[in-house]
Amino acid sequence: MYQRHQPPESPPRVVLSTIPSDAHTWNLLFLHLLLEEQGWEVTNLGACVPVDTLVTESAARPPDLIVVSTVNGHGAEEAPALARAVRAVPALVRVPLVIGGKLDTEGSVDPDAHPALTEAGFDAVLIGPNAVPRLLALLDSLSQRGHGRAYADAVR
Ligand code: B12
Repeated sequence: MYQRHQPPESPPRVVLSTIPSDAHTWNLLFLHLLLEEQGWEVTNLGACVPVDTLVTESAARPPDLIVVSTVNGHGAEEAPALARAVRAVPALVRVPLVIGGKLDTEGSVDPDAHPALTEAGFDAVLIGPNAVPRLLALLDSLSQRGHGRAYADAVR
């Protein structure tokens, strides 16, 4: 019987970034490989990403998810401005935005330790021993719900 050709569904896409001051790269490589392994197309912006670059790259082709990884201890201070800049762009208002790594120099592992991050627009703060399992669960939920928009509806 004749079967209509179905083009393969495009994979969900994630923009992977860090904060402007952070020069560490192995965290980004780890996440890049993890995300690819889960079937995501990854745009990795590399180390020391200016906020303008993150916003411009993301707005040019809005992704299904933005992941910010930072380990130099400045995340809690710098990332609220990043989140506000992302949320100020209409095309990015509802894109799921998460952050993880080592966000301060006190070694906080409580995801609620930095309320300013969620107040500024992050949907989740993924730190501590469950950070990677929580990210994997989030990726699953996004894939099942048909990419980011529905997830944003669910978490907001
Ligand atoms: C290698 C290294 C460097 C190298 C980086 C080389 C490179 N190309 O990346 C160099 C020498 C350049 C460097 C520089 C500095 N470093 Co350094 N560095 C390290 C070191 C030893 C290892 C980091 C690493 O590569 N780990 C391997 C990766 C795979 O693991 P990871 O980064 O921890 O990421 C894991 C998790 O955090 C998590 N994760 C990370 N992000 C995210 C995001 C999400 C969403 C999720 C779910 C999970 C997640 O997943 C990863 C896998 O488990 C750590 C100490 C340590 N043992 O962690 C210090 C460390 C990160 N560095 C530190 C510091 C202070 C600096 C400097 C400021 C030092 C200085 N005075 O110049 C500079 C910073 C420069 C800058 N502008 O950012 C501190 C940060 C302080 C803090 N957060 O409390 C650390 C923790 C050392 C310490 N104990 O003091 N560093």
